[in-house]
Amino acid sequence: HGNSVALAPKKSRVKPPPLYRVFLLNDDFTPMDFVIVVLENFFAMNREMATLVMLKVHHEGKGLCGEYPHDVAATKVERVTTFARQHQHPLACVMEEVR
Ligand code: TYC
Repeated sequence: HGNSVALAPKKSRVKPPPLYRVFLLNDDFTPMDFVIVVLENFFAMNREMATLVMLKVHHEGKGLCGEYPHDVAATKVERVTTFARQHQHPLACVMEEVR
C-alpha cells in the first residue's frame, strides 16, 4: 500500500491493435524524385531516409514505409495511390498485416 510497497503488475485488459506494414513496390516508370517526395510527404521521412528507402525499393522490388493500425495504413495507401495517379505514375503502395 502507499508508495513504499511494490504493486503487483495488473493484467492488461486491452490488447494492442493489429499492425499493418505499408510498402512501396518498384516499377519501371515512376521517377525516383517522385518516390522521394511521396516518402517525405506521406511517411514523414527526411530526404536522407526517403532516398535510402526509394533506393531499396528500386534495387529489391519492395520497401517498408511504416507500420500502423489498420485505418491509418489504409488511408496512407489510398492517399499515396490517389497522388500517384493524379501525376499519371503507376506507383504501387500496399499494406500487409504483421504476422
Ligand atoms: N524504378 C524506378 C525508376 O528507375 C524508381 C522507383 C523507385 C519506382 C521506387 C517506384 O517504388 C518505387 N525510375
